[in-house]
Amino acid sequence: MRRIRANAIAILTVAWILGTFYYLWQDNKPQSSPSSSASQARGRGHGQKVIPGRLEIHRDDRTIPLILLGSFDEKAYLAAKQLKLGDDPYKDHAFNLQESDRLGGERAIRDTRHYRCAALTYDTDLPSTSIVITFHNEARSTLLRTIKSVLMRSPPSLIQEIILIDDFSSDPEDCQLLAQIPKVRCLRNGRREGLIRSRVRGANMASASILTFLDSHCEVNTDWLQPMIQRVKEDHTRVVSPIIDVISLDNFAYLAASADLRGGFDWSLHFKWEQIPIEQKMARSDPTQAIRTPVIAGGIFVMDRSWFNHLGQYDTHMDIWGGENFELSFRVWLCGGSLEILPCSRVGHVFRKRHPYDFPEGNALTYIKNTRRAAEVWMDEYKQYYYSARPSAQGKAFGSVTDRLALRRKLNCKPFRWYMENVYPELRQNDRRDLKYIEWKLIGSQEAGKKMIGLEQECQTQDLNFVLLQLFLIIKTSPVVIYTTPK
Ligand SMILES: [Mn+2]
Repeated sequence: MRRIRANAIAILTVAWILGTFYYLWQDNKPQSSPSSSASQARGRGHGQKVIPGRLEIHRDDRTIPLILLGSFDEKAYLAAKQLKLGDDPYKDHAFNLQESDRLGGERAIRDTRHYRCAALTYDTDLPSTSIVITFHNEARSTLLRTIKSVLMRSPPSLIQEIILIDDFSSDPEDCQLLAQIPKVRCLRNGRREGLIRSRVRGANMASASILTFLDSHCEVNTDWLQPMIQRVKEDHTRVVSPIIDVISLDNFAYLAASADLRGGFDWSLHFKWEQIPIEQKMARSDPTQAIRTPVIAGGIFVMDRSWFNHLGQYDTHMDIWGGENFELSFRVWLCGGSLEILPCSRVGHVFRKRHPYDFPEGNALTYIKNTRRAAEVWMDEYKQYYYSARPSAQGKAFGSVTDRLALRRKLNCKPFRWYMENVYPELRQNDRRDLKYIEWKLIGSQEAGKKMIGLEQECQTQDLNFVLLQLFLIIKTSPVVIYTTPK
């Protein structure tokens, strides 16, 4: 009985060894048998050649972060800044830091594109881009996810470098440690400069021919970069942006944004997402087609570097944040370029309800200064609507715009009327209230020390309350200097 059992074990062992050898031999066998080459040919005929390729990509996808992070110690970087027990997770960043930290340096997100986007092909010789990310006291986990998502979801050949501009954050290591990641460079400002001057600094350091500006709390989605670089390669005057998906500030869920929106604004130069006009919507037969947009949100866009420089980069007298997207958008349209949103490019962004950082001059004053500069340089006679919608802007300091007006002349840009007629004719009809512009004329002396003596209303308006509100605001905010229409 024991002999039989021993024999059985020996036979099974031999069978197992032989089986293993057979399996290994099969695996190494050169694929030359007639049946296997026939099946390959059949596979090609049916377009199945894609499948092994796709498996390859998946395998690469998993290993990319390990290779690309170099000597960077992700765990230590994230662990060094942890929310303390009992701390308000919203306090420092105006989003739920606890939830962001829990996700760590990377995560899978849903591909939110229209299914037809996946079938599009792009040139194999697309130029590479320099990614410029500016930040001020960004949370480590959101910043790292922004960078890693770029490295994981972009063809490596398209990423020339990632330039981080640390706009004088409290901890210089937030940025410096990230420079251990290959392709990542870190530049730190010696004082708070704001988004606009920081971006110009980054653009001046960039070595690729195409610039990609990215916010510091984003996660880029599948194939986000190729559609944008393709459009800019075809026409260098195009300035393109993705559809910006929503990352919840509470639970960090990744939510698809509507593909039927474009950038718009009201006369107070307040940005808003709005529906594409119905005629344009009807004319769109292909959901992958670019969407013309009057303005861009400003946080995420791709632009040819020479075109960016040719058009005068940014107005560097604008401070901290806000209004620069209007200035850039007006300039691009009026000086020979165009703005587009590309539905096949998707980038998630944490939208917040408040700014988590301080404005040295105050939030409202900074926004007024920046938008007033945009209005004074680009809006011609239409700036009266801006002042009408934002009476508190009158009399506020905005510095000299002489060099920007000179730039506008040098570039031979079109009048704002052209923009109103060709790019954003909907503005007039959309916001009737803003159109109730009242032209106030100063009567009497405006000599030093004297207050105004009277106001005369030149236009007619139907809404008495609105007139009184305007008058009240004008008197309250600027008793002496009153805006009058340019001659
Ligand atoms: Mn942002």
